[in-house]
This record gives sequence, C-alpha cells and structure tokens, in this order.
Amino acid sequence: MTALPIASFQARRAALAARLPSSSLVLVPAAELAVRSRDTEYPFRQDSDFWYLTGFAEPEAVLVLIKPVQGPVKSHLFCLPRDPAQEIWTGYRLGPERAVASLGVDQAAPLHELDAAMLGWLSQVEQVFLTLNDTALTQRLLAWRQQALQRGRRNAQVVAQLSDLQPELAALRQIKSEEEIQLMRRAAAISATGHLAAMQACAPGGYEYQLQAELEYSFKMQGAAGPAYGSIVGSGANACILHYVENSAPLQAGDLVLIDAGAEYQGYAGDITRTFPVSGQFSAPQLALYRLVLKANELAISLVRPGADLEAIHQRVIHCLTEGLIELGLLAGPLAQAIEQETYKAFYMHGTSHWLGLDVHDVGAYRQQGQPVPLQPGMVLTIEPGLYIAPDAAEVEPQWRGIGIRIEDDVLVTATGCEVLTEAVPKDPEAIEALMMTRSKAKEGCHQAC
Ligand SMILES: [Mn+2]
Repeated sequence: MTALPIASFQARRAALAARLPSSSLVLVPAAELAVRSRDTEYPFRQDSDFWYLTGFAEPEAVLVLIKPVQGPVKSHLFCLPRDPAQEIWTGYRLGPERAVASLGVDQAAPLHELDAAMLGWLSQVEQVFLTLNDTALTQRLLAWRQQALQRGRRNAQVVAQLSDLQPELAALRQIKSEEEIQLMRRAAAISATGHLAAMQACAPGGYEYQLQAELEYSFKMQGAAGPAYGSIVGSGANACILHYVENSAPLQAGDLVLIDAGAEYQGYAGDITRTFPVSGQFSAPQLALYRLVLKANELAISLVRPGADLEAIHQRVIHCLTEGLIELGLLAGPLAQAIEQETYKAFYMHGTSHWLGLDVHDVGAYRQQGQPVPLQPGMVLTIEPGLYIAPDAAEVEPQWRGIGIRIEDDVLVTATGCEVLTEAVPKDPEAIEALMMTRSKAKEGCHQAC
C-alpha cells in the first residue's frame, strides 16, 4: 500500500484532468502479471502511471476518469471483486466495496463491468486519452468503439477520438511534489547504504554476485521492494559492458569493480553507480582515469540549476572528458577536432543524464519545440559520466585496457541549484580507499574465524 494519503492521489487525478479538454475520458490500466515459468509469475510490479494516479497495488484493475462538458470530473475504478476462496491462493483483494473509501475514487465496480461501461461512455465523450504505445489497450479501445458504433448510438463522425495520454501525464510526473521528493530521498538513501555494504564486503576471492547479494539484502532490509532495475556488478573488463547483469565473475585483486544499482522504495527508483578497487587501492592508471570521471561528475553537478539544460551539461562533460583523455595520451588532439569528430565516443558512448522517478528511466520530454527542456525545480535526474577502455582497444597503451569507470549520482533541481540525493556513498578516491582499509581487516578476520 502507499505511504501517501489518498488526498495526494486525488490531487494528481485532478491535476491531470485540469490539463485535458472537457468531454474527455482517461483510461489507465494496471500492470499485468508476467509469467516466469509455467504457472508461476514474476513478482508483481504496478504500472507507474496507474500507481501515480491511484496508489493501488493490485493487477487486473482499470482507472477511468471522465471530464464532462459540465460538472465535476469523476473517477471510476474497476477491480477484481472479493472472492475468499480465490484469495486464499492469490492473495488479498481490496474489492470494489472498499475501493471508494480506501482510494478516494468516486465510484468502483467489478472489472467485468468495464466493457459495458465503456460502451456507454464512448458515445458520450469526444476524446479518449490512453497510452497509444500500449497496442493491446489501443486495440481493445478500437473494438469498444466499433461496438459502440454498431449499436448506432452515434454516427461515425462523433465517436470519441483517441489521443495519447503520455505527454500530459509525463509533464505532471516530471515535476516531483514535496512528498515525492521525500520518497526519492529515501530511495536514494537506501540505495547509498546498499552501496556502502557492497564496498565493505568486497575482497579478492569473492564473486560479483556476492556483492549483488549484499546490495539487495541491504535494500530489502531497509524496506525497499528490491532493486529498481537489474543490478550491474562488473569487475575488471566486465565494467566496460554497459548493461552487464551476469554478475558471475570472481573478484580479482588489481581490478576495479563497477556497481550500478538502486533500490525501489514506494515505487520510486534510486540509481547509483560507484567504481572502486577490489583490493582497496587504485593503481596509477586506474586513479588517473577515475579522477577524470570524477571531475566530469562534479562539473556536471555544479551546472544543475533551474534554466540549465541536459544537452548543455552533456556537452560540458564531453569537453572535460575529451580534454583529459588527450592529456593522458588516450586520444589525439587538438581538442576541438576530437570533439568535432567525436573520437571520444570510443571511450564515452552514452548520455550523461536521464530523468529519474517512478521509472528508473523516467518519463518526461528531453526536447520541446526543437529545444532542450530547461531544468525546473522538482525535476530529478542522474549525472553519470563514465569512461570505458575496451580490453582489446589496440590503439591505447596496454595499461589502460579493460578499465571501466562510471560515477553516477541522483540530483534534484532546487530553486537555487541542486541537491545531490546520493551523497552518502563516497566517490572521492581517498575516501573510498579509507573505507576499504577498515573493510579489509574485518573481512580477513571473518575468513580466519570461518
Ligand atoms: Mn542511470
């Protein structure tokens, strides 16, 4: 269940309706259970839009908002009816009888009544807003519309038009309310504690999956639902694979390990990357590249404020990294030419930022009317520069090969600048080495005792 009061969800529904024309209907279904293996399913995770508008955690439910030409907006929830015999197997259901009081919707009905209700509404409203990317839902709506037409209640010209809900809902979700910010601070804090646990558990002889276990144990112990996305624990050259999730290799002395992982708390994602030495001490080439990535991370964070934009920040990061790569002899100069010809992309091939919220790659436009979207207070984004020198990068000296580094923080745009939500986990190399000094002794002691 949600930690927020029902008034928060009522306010979100009202804010959405206020953006839409009158004589419109909004249709938002819950997520569906996904089969994992024969008759067992993956743990259920609610659809972010549905969760944002209802705080209701069950599958097999649909929210309908109706904004008439005159009169108040009405919210209708369709959900599974109570069924004690079935609930023994599949779990507790809220049921329509209790949904009005629990969720603050105007009306609730069993899910099987949705078809008939939609047929009626489709002949009363001019526009239906839904996620057009959801092809199954769109097909279902077209079928309802066809049926409504055949019933002859209205002619073809005036049956409801379909419009995409996503831009409207994304614009709302992109600006976090104070209570959402509180939840995101918590998601970030839980994520940071997990990273600290993994750093302190790291030692040569362990395995990547053991660090994953430390992280995810810590997330759960702190009340998170679990990881917000597949945890990435890549040691050595595995750090150069951006979406490495095998996490199966042994941790070797002398290697770095890159961990990109975050907890999901009340639906909100944390998203942190830290890179640190398996044996607790950076080698000289590792440290040189690490300091460069850290410089880019700190530069980018210093630029986050209202009115700035992610494209300009990304360009400054590219400038910083490319300049450093030339100084280290990994790229040929001059700087302007390396940037122009994008030779840095051999080592820095991804973006610097994405929006963060209920989805780890959250909704929200990056450009509008051909321009990058200016940052506003309440937006939350990541800053995650990196450098990845492939193990077979023949054009660089051998000392650099197989080093992958990313340093990622979660950043809230405030009225005057920004707040780094993930500061609790160190990124300064001296602080990392100091933390790992205390760990080595504890770990050795444990090994002897075991
Ligand atoms: Mn990220």
